[in-house]
Amino acid sequence: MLVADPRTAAAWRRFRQEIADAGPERRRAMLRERANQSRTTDLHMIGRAGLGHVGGDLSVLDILTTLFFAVLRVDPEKPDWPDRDRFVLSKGHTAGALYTTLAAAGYFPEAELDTFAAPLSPLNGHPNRVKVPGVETNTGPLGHGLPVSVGMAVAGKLARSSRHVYVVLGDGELQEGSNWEAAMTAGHRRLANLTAVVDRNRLQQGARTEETNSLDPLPDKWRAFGWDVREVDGHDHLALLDAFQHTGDERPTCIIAHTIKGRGVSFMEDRVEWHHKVPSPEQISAAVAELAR
Ligand SMILES: Cc1ncc(C[n+]2csc(CCOP(=O)(O)OP(=O)(O)O)c2C)c(N)n1
Ligand SMILES: [Mg+2]
Repeated sequence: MLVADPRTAAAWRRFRQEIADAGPERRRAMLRERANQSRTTDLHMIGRAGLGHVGGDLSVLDILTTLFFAVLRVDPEKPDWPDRDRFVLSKGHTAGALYTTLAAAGYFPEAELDTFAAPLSPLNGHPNRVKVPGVETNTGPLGHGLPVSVGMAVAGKLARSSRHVYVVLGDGELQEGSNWEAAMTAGHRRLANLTAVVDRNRLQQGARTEETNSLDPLPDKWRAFGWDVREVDGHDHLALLDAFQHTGDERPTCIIAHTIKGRGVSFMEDRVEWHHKVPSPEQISAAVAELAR
């Protein structure tokens, strides 16, 4: 098991406070810059490892950055604190995005990212809860994160804990039927302590979601299962922050975050082949230069 990096964790705490104290435009700029730093780290990490899911990583990084830098009640130095909020990345193939975010928050030293996907590294291609602090459950096989999160939310209620459960799902992932069993149970049990975020980039592994097995009208589907549904631009940090506000509604929340797969790198944006293609060193340089602009 990896251990926390106290210096980075302290910097994360200070940065979180600055973000909380900032006015809206400054807050937006700080979160945007932080997310783009993680995008850059992620690109280098994937280039080094020679594998990864770059398109889905770039798609989800604004959501992960908003959660870890402005929303989640967590402590990277106490990853087992019982009343921490729970975060589950159900689209586990984008582990790279989670690892760069966890490292930036100090859950483990950033130097560990150099070992991504290497033999014996704890940072496997999909997240493992026994090896990586901050990972609450193993994911990778799509369709498991929401059912497990529903269990976590039920457990939180039984324990009378104020902890909240957040789960991020891929849109292609929603074609797994297990999600809809879990959604039905969450609606039935009125799990107000559960928020699901759908990374709605409209692409899955080899094609568009709507060509493969269409999801629309997606908001209506979640509403029909008893959820409070919000739709936002999933790259707009302030809109995401708003959507994460609890209204006191006694229903689970679904945030449909409209995103672009490959976000931030023009030659990757909305292109299906970048699901798990590995960029060349020249492509990484071009991508990093674009993100720095
Ligand atoms: C049960 C299962 N079937 C197939 C796969 C292989 N797979 C990995 S990612 C992926 C596509 C996921 O698309 P989406 O959920 O939209 O993710 P994103 O677009 O954010 O990358 C597939 C089919 C898997 N991981 N699990
Ligand atoms: Mg998708």
